[in-house]
Amino acid sequence: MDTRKICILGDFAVGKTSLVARYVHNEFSERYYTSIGVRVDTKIIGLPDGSPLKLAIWDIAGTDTPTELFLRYLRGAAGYLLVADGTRAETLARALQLREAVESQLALLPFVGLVNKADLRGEQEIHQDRIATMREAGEIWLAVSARTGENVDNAFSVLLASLSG
Ligand code: G3D
Ligand code: MG
Repeated sequence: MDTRKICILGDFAVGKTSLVARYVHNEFSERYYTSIGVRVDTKIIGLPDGSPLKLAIWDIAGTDTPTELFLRYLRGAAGYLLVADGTRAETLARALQLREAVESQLALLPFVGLVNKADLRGEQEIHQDRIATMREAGEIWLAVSARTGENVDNAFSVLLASLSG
């Protein structure tokens, strides 16, 4: 079976592990322990032509600096999800730094930007006009919630549709 590796990148506590759990296991738990190292979840999906595809979703803890570990983590990825926490504007800046690190060190990789925690409606610090500006630049950014599941399947589908290789 064909396999595609995808990575999930973003600052600490933006909800990376929660998003993967929602997508792969359809659950949200308040009791995730901070993942140590790298965790790989797999999910088999059906392509539009009916053939199966195995997704290997790499979730890393502590992508602090684009170190050698960071590059090793990304090697072989067909694309990535870039996650910010909508309630903390600084996590968007961090996500954009991570993207620059990816783009300066590796070949251009498709990504989909996610603004997570959309369920916390009254607490959003990343505003619609900011997201609209990034979309106008040709990027895909989606508001999602690992807690409610809002737009999570769609986010992975949109990434899959843009994968290379
Ligand atoms: P990380 O893997 O990016 O470090 P986690 O992030 O998935 O561990 O999530 C960090 C915290 O954010 C967790 O809370 C988790 O429950 C919460 N969280 C993740 N996604 C959402 C979401 O969509 N909505 C809300 N409201 N919270 C979310 P704790 O309290 O365990 O630190
Ligand atoms: Mg995590």
